[in-house]
Order: sequence, then C-alpha cells, then structure tokens
Amino acid sequence: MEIIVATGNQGKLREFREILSDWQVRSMAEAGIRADADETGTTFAENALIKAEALEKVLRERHIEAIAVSDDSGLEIDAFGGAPGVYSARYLGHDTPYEIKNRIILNRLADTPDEERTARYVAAIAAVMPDGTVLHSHGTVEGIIGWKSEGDGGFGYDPIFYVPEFGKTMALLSPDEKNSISHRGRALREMLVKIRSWLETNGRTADR
Ligand code: ITT
Repeated sequence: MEIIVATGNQGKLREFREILSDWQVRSMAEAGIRADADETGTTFAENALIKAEALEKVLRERHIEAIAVSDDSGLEIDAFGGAPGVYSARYLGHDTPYEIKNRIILNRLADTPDEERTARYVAAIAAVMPDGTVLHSHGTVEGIIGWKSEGDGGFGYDPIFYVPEFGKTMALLSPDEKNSISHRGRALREMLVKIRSWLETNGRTADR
C-alpha cells in the first residue's frame, strides 16, 4: 500500500520523501488529486485531520486504496504568546516571501534578550487508513529565534530558528540532521510505528 501526502507545501513534501525513503510516497498532485480543505481548526491535530480526511474522501470516491497522510505544523514564539502557531503559513500574508516574514520577526524581537527568544516547531500528523481508521502523531523541537537570518536549507522560518544542540540555525543543518531532530521527523517516525502496526494487524504490506 502506498502513502499519498495531503500537502501543497514542497518543503514538507521533500522532507516526507527523505524520511519515508523506503516507502512508496506520492503527492496529491502526482496522484492527480485535488482535495481542498478549509483549515478551520484551532489546533494542529484538528487541521491535520481535516486535511487527511479531505484526501481520504477523494481516494474513496475514486476507489484508490492508499494511506492518506497529512501534516499540520507551525512555529510557536513564546515572546508572541505562541504566535504564529497554527497560523504560521498565513502569518504576515500567505504569499509574503519568508525572507520578509523572517526580517519582520527579527525586527519585532530586536529588544528581546536571549532567554526570552524561546520558540518551538510543532507538527501534528494524521493518517486515515483505507478502513477509515484514524491515526495521530505529534512532534516538537525546541529552539531560539536567532539574531539574524542564516542558511538556505529547509524552508519557511528555518533561517531564524536556532537549534541549541547543533549550535546553528535549522537552515544550516543537512537534511539528515534536520530530519533527525525536527518536529516533522519525530512525528513521522511515531506515525510509521502506528502505520506498521495497522498493516500487520490487517495482514497488509507497504509498497516500497
Ligand atoms: P499544507 O497545508 O498544504 O500542508 P501549509 O504550508 O499551508 O501546507 P500548514 O498550514 O501546516 O501547511 O503550515 C505550516 C507552516 O508552518 C509552513 O508554511 C511554515 O510557515 C511553518 N513551518 C512548519 N514546519 C516548518 C519547517 O520544518 N521549517 C520551516 N517552517 C515550517
């Protein structure tokens, strides 16, 4: 059985493929599917479920047997009361380049000392299995909003998200380093354990 990922975010998709390197993974676009989902939830888990269920509905209508997987994630900055959180993609304008978004965040934190620059990335992953079973997983990674934008790896807020255990920003980590500690890497590995268990219980195997 293959995994179809309910995302339009190319950065997420690349990381899904890296982390699920021995699974058969297709994006919705590759599967020729459009499943519009209104992210009306107030938690990452709710929005992840909305996206996975929207995809699963289309899979069911088209008699495609696959695992519908989604990721809802974001950056929580403590000095901003946890914002942008679930609104991370829309924050400061959905189409505003991250170079500008990151510069605005750094400016707003210009007078904030190190100890108050704490932040975390959070990811909720949802999977809807072909029998309708819903699986959830969750991952976080703690960090600090740096003083300048550095690096061009990863995507989004990575150039300003400083990872203390590596002593550099997320955008300066190699893909393997990022995936080994990231919110998405952690959530996805937890999800794989649950998916494998479902496959085993149901006498099914993964497409590889
Ligand atoms: P889909 O809903 O199509 O998956 P999206 O980008 O709209 O794509 P979300 O609503 O989950 O997805 O928003 C996630 C946002 O959080 C993302 O656009 C970035 O702004 C931020 N984000 C999440 N994970 C990140 C990461 O690993 N590195 C940098 N920014 C990240």
